[in-house]
Amino acid sequence: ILKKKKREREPQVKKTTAPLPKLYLVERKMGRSRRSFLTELARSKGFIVEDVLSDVVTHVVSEDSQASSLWAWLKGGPVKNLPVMHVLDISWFTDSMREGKPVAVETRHLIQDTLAASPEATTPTPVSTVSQYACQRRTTTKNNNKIFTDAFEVLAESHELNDMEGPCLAFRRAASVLKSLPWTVQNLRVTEDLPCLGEHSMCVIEEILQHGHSFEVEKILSDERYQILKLFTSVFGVGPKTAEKWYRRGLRSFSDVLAEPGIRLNRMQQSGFLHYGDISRAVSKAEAQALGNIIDEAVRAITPDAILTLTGGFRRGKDFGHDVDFIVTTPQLGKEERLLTSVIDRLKQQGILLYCEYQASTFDESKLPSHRFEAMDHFAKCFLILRLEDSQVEGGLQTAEEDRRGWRAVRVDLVSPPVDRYAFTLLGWSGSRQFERDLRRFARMERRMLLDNHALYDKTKFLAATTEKDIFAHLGLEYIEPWQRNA
Ligand code: DCT
Ligand code: MG
Repeated sequence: ILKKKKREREPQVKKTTAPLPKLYLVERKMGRSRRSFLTELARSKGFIVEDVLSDVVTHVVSEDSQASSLWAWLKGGPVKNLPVMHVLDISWFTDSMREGKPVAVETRHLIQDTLAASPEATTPTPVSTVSQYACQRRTTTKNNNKIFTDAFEVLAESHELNDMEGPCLAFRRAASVLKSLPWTVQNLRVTEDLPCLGEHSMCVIEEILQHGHSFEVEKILSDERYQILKLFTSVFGVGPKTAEKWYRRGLRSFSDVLAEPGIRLNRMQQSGFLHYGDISRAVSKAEAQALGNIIDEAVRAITPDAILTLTGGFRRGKDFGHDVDFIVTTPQLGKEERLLTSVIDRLKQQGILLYCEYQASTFDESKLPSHRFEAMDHFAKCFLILRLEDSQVEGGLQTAEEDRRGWRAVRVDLVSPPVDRYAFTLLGWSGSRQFERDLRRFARMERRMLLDNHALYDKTKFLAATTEKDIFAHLGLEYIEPWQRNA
């Protein structure tokens, strides 16, 4: 109701004697659905929007941040009036929509013809094109700036453990920008043009460039509180709050925790301690593959045409992970509802279910995505610990030399969305976390849309998608392959 009222109050284009500009929206980069949305929006506010680019157009609006390719495209077209047209970026359009009338064209709105300006400008340096959003960067598992990003991760974690979300996210963003660079930072000057690098991050980079390491980071790493909180949170089921509580009670080791009479561990934490050695050790690709076979067999025994997809870090091409994530669903809508519980029963019968926490679906399709960054979705899911036999893994298990058990425990997550939400779930669970954060932030800040693991909404309109590519297109984003999402 509120929204409707607000829309009614929005000012319409004022009647003036000056001729109204004739807009043309460039579909490249913007995508078809967004272009038609923006066209409708502008027309509803009284603007004239041309469907084709012709000489009557006065204002060309584009979301293509690459001036050179946009201009090359414009010049390749049939229009002769290009020199007198305004070629503008979307900020002019959004400003005008907000004002309800065409705002004056300012330099900051212009997409300059770099081809005409200077020959050097035609090949922009990579620095100037790095987006502040991880979903507009391509980040493979090859990290050329590990020495810096490792330091930033420590600073991020230390702030997270002290419940300081702002600086924590700032360091995560800084790390993520450096991870996307195809080159190694070798001097401070090159970082000046990079987004998301604040003063503090710059200081850390400078320290590392000068001394090979950061004193601030070294200090954190040798701090007792940091070490103990890291140790406690490495247990499955123990978050920063619990770790802090234990630390305040004076507990400093696992044996302190286990011997403390007043502490009652929940089921998850009990399993966490029981299988600590196994689940704190990385899971290999071969082990993930073996688990895929086990889950596939279980799922197919229940529903032959079920859909099983490996997601999470392994889908992004990582060689190791802390767990293995899968999406399971069925082609028939609604049939997925009983799928997970049946899979769990089957794994139990096979004697390989070491731990299971099942969460039934609380998904309500009439609900809009939350404005908050939600860590979890409402689909049915389960957090498991499974027993994986040596003989099931090609090349054998990842075990310690002295370990002769012939099996290991592995953390596995399964999520089961209805098939019409499969693409959103796949995109949401493929990660990385930073990539997900920035996808949602981009949707909200740049497109005024809402995205989460369930859906994408433009105002109150649900935008359907059967593939991840559909979602990127709705958002007017270039498609980023899963292995380029290691932000
Ligand atoms: N996810 C998210 N936000 C969270 C937690 C998870 O968006 N707070 C998404 C992104 C990754 C996916 O869920 C699976 O989570 P993890 O298994 O924790 O991440 P991962 O990338 O698979 O990392 P790892 O390789 O260590 O398992
Ligand atoms: Mg994972």
